[in-house]
Formats: sequence, C-alpha cells, structure tokens
Amino acid sequence: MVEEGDSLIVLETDKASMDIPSPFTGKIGKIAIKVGDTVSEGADILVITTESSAPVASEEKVEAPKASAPAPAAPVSGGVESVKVPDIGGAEGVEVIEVAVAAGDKVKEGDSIIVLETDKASMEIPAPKSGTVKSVSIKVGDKVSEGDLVLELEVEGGSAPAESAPVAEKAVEKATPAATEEPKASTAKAAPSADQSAVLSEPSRKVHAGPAVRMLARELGVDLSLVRPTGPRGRIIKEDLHAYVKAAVQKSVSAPVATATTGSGLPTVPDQDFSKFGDVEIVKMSKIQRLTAQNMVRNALVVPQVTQFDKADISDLEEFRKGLKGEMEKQGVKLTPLPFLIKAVAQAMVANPSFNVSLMADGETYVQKHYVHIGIAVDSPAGLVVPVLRDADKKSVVQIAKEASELIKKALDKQLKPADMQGGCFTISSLGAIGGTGFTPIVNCPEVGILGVSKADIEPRWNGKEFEPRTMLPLCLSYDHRAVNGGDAGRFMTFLNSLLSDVRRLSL
Ligand code: CAO
Repeated sequence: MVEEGDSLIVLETDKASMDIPSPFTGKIGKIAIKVGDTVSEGADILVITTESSAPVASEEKVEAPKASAPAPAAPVSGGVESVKVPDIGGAEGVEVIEVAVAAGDKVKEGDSIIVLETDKASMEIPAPKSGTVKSVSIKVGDKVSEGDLVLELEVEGGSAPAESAPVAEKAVEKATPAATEEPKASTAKAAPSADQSAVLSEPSRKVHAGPAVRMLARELGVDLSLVRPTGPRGRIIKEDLHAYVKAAVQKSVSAPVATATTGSGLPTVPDQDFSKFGDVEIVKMSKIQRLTAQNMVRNALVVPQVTQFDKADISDLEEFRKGLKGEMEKQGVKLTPLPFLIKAVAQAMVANPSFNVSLMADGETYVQKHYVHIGIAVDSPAGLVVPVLRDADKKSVVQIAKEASELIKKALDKQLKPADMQGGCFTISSLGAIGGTGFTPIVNCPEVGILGVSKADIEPRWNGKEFEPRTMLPLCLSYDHRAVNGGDAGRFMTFLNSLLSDVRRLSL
C-alpha cells in the first residue's frame, strides 16, 4: 500500500538524483522496472490499484514524469562565474526546498547546491565546478525557472576535473544560515551501517535524501544531518530514519541516569566561561557527589513533598543527656541529641505506620514495613552518605548511641559497605551541630519521610505566669504527600514532639 506522495523509485543521472513520488494512494500491482534499469520519460514504472469510493477500484499506470536531470552550467575555467538554474525539463516556477551552501562555502564540482521540488519529483542541482561561493541569490521558498541566477562562484583556477563520481564529499562543513528547518542537501560519505547509536550526538552535517524521507523526518522532528546514511552514494533511506529513531528512543530509556542530573530531559543550565569574571578551576565530582546529585534531582522532581515545621522543648532532655554524657564517654560513646531523636522517630513510626511505607511503581500498591530502620545523613569527606541503624524501635537510647557512633565513624573513615546503607525506612538529617533555624530536606526515596533537625537554642516560653528560658529544638518534617496526608504528618510531628519534650515517655 502506498500513500500519495510516498517515494516509489529513485532515479539517478550522473549529475542528480530524483525521487519519483506516487501520484495516487493505492495498492501496488505489477512493477515494470528493477534496480539498474535505465528509464526515460513516459516509461512504465508500475501499476497502482487506487482506493476509490466507486464500486470498482481502478488501475492506474505510473510513468516516469518529465523531470530530466539538470545539466550543469557550462564549464568555466577561473574567475567569478554565475551559476544559473540549468535545464529542468521545461518546468517553470519550481520551488526551492533547500539551499545547501552559503557565501564563503567551498564546493566541489557535483556537490549539491540547491534542491528543487515539483509535485512530481525533487531535483538536486549540482555545482558545475569546484570553487568558493561568493554570494547566493536565492532562498528557500523561492520559485525558479531555467536560467535564474543561483549563486556567484569563484572558480578554482585551473582546477583538475572532478572525480567521476558526481557526489563527491563536501570539503567544507560550514553551516549555512539558509532559513530551512531541514539539514542542507548534499552528500555525506559514511560507512554503511544500520547502527544509528554512534551518530546520535554528532554535529550537523550535509545530507542526501529524497522528499519522502525528508517529509517523514519533518513529521518525526528528526534532524537528518544526525542520521547515518546507508543508501547508495550516502543517501539516507527510510530504514535509516527508523533505525535512528529506534536508537534515540532506546538511548533515552536505557540511560535515564545520564540525564538525571540535568532534570530528565528538562532544559539544562548552559555552561558559562566563569574565567571571564575571575580565577576559577574545574573540579571533578566524586562518585558519591554525582549519585547524590542524580538522586536529589529525581526525588525533587518525582515526589510531591511538603515540609512542616515545629519546635520541641528539649530542656529536660538536655538536662538528662548532659547528666549521662560523662558516664557514656567512659564507654567511648559521645552522647549528642541524635540518639534521642532516632529513638523518638522510631517510636513515632510505630505509632504512625503511614510513614513506614514505600510506594510501588505501579501506582496502585505500597509496601507497609513492619521493621523500623532509620537512616542517618552524614556529611562525610566523600560526600553525603546515609548509613542505616536497624530496628531502632527495639533498642535503648544507649544502644542506639553506640551503634550510631560506630556507623558515623565508619562513614567518616569511608568504611561503609553497601549493606550498611540499605533498607532505611526514614532518614534523619541533623544540621544541629552546624547551625540554622530550619531547612527543607528532600525525601530520600523510596522512603516517604525525612526529619531535618536544626540548632537548638534557648528561647523565652510563656508558662502561664511568666516567660521561662527553654531549650527549643527546630524540627522540619518533609514527607511524600502521595503516601502521607497532612493529618498523618501533623500527628507524627505532635507525637514526636511529645516524646522529645518529656524524656520519660521516650523510655516507655
Ligand atoms: N542543637 C544544638 N546542638 C547540637 C545539636 C542540635 N540540634 N545537635 C548536635 N549538637 C551538638 C552536640 O551535642 C555536640 O555538642 P557537645 O559536644 O557539646 O555535646 C556538637 O553539636 C557536635 O555534634 P556532632 O556533630 O559531633 O554529632 P551529632 O550527633 O549531632 O551529628 C552527624 C552527627 C553525623 C549527624 C553530623 O556530624 C552530620 O554529619 N550532620 C550533617 C548531616 C547533613 O549533612 N545533612 C544534610 C543532608 S542534605 O539534607
């Protein structure tokens, strides 16, 4: 089955190639020619049974149209020469669909300089001689006839005749500013290969393709200059286009990580030359930094997250902690507020199981976890790492303090194993020792909640009679709003606050 306008055959003279499009939509019957045949105007090509609303489908014979190969302009031997539209089979007002050269380009004899298209065929007009283009007199969309001026060419003085192949490789790759949405027509030699992956990111180059392929490329939004040609004489055929699109799709599916840092297809921030503004150096990111960047982009883009803030009165907790600190130090454990936070969060997870889930990719199910493993964000020399403390809900604050110290030491010494960083249900990111009054941590997928902890400070609190100095700890709870609703988050935070504000409850 062919559609009207589909390319049926491609003819090639020693100076140009022509696509012969189907004049009708219908079914191909007998084909009268084969590759290698020589044909002239009026020669039978094939028979098409046209689709018709009439009860009987009609058979139409397709003949070679009058689209004689354009002859190059008369040979020239030096100086600036006018290159005009050659004999194009008597056709008048033929549309220019591509201008393949610009002023300053070097061309070789036989290189395509413009492409014309009638409703019957497309024609590439070759350069009659090698030389340098001085000026171009036509643009895409112009209608031209035999004898119209195309360009001025400074002919290479005494140049040797061009190679017998009229489709010689272009000498200059300078992009033409011609206002065409398509790549510039010409020929590009490339190793015949169906593998399009290697050319996906090659810069623009000249192309050689028929109108049907160009139309398909336009429909698909494909830049033909990126497609590797495998047709005769470097011609791009439909199969090349299909292979290119397939490779492009596979590339984007199989390499999401490569685009993750740029936002999975979102516009990238263009690089700037910062050295214009002062002394700079380029520093390679560590593997952890690169992975963190990728995960942050994914988590920030994929998770609809909300952050809620509160302050816990940890005055009693601090008094208790400071009382225990010396004793713990003798056991080699540094008792900071962190183990209390881990314990309190673990208990809040048990009391609010909606925080202890992971959403499944099917969008229909989630995993409810019946264990409570808490991740601790550690600012290590290699970058941000999150070791996981297991079964925190079942351990005492002292036990948690010991294990957390070991995990943090391992992280700082770069001794963490992958297993130490897996299986977390919720993350605590404490910047309390550093400072700040609050921040919005990004949920650490596939977990659905993360607690940011800022620096505790003494604040005046009204006790009903007077203002009292109390140690207040800023808490910032980010959660995945797909899994946790605002009510659950409010209850989680209030419960957590109550545990931290009354250390006796924590030991219950
Ligand atoms: N408010 C006030 N003081 C605090 C505090 C808080 N919230 N948290 C800890 N401190 C105090 C400690 O008590 C300790 O003081 P003392 O020695 O007088 O007791 C001091 O700050 C230093 O604590 P620390 O840093 O040694 O230990 P920690 O348990 O608080 O933190 C760790 C350990 C690993 C969480 C921390 O070192 C770290 O890496 N934090 C950064 C995490 C991060 O980068 N998060 C951002 C991730 S992106 O969202």
